Amino acid sequence: MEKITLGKLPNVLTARELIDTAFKRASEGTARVEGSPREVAIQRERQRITIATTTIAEYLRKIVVDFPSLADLPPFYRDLVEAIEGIDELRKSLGAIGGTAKVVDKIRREQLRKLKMIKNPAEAAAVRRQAYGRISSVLKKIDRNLIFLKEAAKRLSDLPDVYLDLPTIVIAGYPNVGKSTLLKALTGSAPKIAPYPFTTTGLQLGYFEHGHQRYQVIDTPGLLDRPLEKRNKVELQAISALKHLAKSIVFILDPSESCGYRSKDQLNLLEDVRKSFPETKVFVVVNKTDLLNKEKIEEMRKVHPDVLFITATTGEGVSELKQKLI
Ligand SMILES: Nc1nc2c(ncn2[C@@H]2O[C@H](COP(=O)(O)OP(=O)(O)OP(=O)(O)O)[C@@H](O)[C@H]2O)c(=O)[nH]1
Ligand SMILES: [Mg+2]
Repeated sequence: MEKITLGKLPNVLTARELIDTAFKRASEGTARVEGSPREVAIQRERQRITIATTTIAEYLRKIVVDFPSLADLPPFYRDLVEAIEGIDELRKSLGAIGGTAKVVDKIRREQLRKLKMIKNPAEAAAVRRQAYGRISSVLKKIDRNLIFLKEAAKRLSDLPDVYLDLPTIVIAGYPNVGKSTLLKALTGSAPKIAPYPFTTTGLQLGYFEHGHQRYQVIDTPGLLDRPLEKRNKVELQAISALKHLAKSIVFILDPSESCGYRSKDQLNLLEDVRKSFPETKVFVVVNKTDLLNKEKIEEMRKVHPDVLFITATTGEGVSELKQKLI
């Protein structure tokens, strides 16, 4: 079973860096030539123009080829990429870069043609300088796109590696209700932390096995822990990415309110989550049962007969929850 990642992302240079690299390579890469002064000048400048333009055109094409094909991305990553970068914007930038590679090819052909027609050696250098000037000006036009892709590649390489084909359980609930503690209790180990662009703490991943089946448990700090109406567009898009991943959701309530949030608000969030994941089974779990008195528990059992009562810190009720999830 393979972890899905976006793969290796291209190393993108800015226009300035690319120009410097290509021109340096061109000036160092010319082989010695012999013949009349005119022929020597033509051959030397032909080599320079060819090296500089092919270096740049090949480099630009490589960026386009190496960038993950947006149409082929699994839906989870597609939504995340849309959330972080905007797929349209990425497409536009890649299009501009691919188009510029063609323009650079054209500059090479035109300048080499001009080179053949020179009369004296000094004109050869002028043709090459003109080629360099034209290359610089077309590259400057896509500098914005290059910088955007450079930064996008950096952000995308930080996306979490998840198993898209494992049954996945997403843990939700207000801050401090015990999500991380439950993740640890369910999976028996410290969670793996994967960088995630929407939280400073990262996506927390854990795994457990039953029979021959492996299950993936994910805590998404910062995403499903506050009312959806307070979400910005990017966060909503990221939440929508989770829909492709979550086979079921464990929603944690903390009626002791030691988390610092009122039960009423917690129940509102539960309804929010139910509404935005209409096709996902939501398991409601009351945590911190150790802090509740018997009467309170009985009262809650009557109102919510399906709810499981657990104490994540001691592990009480956790194996029943696991059975239900399986
Ligand atoms: N008494 C009691 N405390 C608990 C229980 N589960 C978690 N806690 C405590 O509640 C606090 C918050 O637990 P976390 O697991 O960090 O909560 P969280 O939901 O991951 O919090 P955020 O990551 O901030 O959203 C910690 O001090 C835990 O020790 C429980 O069953 N009983
Ligand atoms: Mg946590």
